Amino acid sequence: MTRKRNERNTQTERMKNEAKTKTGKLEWFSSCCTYIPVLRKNLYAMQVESCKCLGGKLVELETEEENEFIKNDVMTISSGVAGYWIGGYNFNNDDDLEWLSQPNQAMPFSDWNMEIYPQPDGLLTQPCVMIWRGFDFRWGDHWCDRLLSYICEFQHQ
Ligand SMILES: [Ca+2]
Ligand SMILES: [Ca+2]
Repeated sequence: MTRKRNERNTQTERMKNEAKTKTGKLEWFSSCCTYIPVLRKNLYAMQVESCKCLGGKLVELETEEENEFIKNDVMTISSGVAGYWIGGYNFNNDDDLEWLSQPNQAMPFSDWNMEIYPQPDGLLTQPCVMIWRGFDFRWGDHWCDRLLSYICEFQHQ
């Protein structure tokens, strides 16, 4: 292994540890993936990059099982976090949202909040996607320049 790669691995480990320390917990393990919630707030684009730096991606909730898994977990953190960025985005500036890693595909599953403020409610001005405590962690579109925590997803090898 080259020295450079060693350094990168060390840095990745350091960032993962930092993420864990900041959350007080934690990693969540499912059969396919590991998830790390990070409470530090930032812009959507910065959180996309943060997950990439860790070797993962901003979480994409493609199935009901995965969605429920994450919802259950975020509800167990009594962090006071209002919401987390997830990896949905309105590519093509039209009337639907896609996952970052599948920009040409309709989302196979969705869990938009349908209660008091039905979502999505502003796709052209709110092209980013979050899960919101006020929505029981159902999804909402949101302004990308707001500061939120985030969840990174790491596929098992
Ligand atoms: Ca779209
Ligand atoms: Ca919205």
